[in-house]
Amino acid sequence: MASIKERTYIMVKPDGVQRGLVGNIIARFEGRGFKLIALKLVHATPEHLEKHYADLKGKPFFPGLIKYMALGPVVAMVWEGLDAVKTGRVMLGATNPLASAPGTIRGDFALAVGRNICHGSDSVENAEKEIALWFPEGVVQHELTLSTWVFE
Ligand code: RTP
Repeated sequence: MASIKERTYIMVKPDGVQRGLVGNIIARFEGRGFKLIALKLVHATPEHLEKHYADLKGKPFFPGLIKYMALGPVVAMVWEGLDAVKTGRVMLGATNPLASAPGTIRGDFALAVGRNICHGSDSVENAEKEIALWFPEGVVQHELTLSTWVFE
């Protein structure tokens, strides 16, 4: 049963921050009706990023990925709402921007798989793990009146 309390971890990668796309990406999630429950700017260490991408250890692009992600600060966020994980991935677009539909974040702003602007959790289980890794201090519980107007 879909929950309006589903959470996803969304991250603007260092290229998205440097290119001034943070506001645009936040506006898309706000506009869609998701609720922001955590946000911070963080320059992550390679060790932290290796934990985030632990599933990809061993892939040929792994060292380059860690270097890219450590180039500058990222914006770490948690968004909550109906089908947040699946819808978040749709809003991001395909991993390789060559295949990302126009209208998606990657389809509008990216060209290369190794500079693809943003990350979004790929399952509810991974979202929980990623939220715990990036927000060990917890998220901000707050009530918005949105739910009456966005959900049936
Ligand atoms: P993300 O975790 O960043 O949201 O990306 P994803 O699930 O769509 O894709 P995943 O396969 O988990 O890959 C993580 C990130 O690694 C970089 N990548 N480079 N050079 C390559 O072939 C290659 N493949 C993946 C991308 O930055 C991708 O987002």
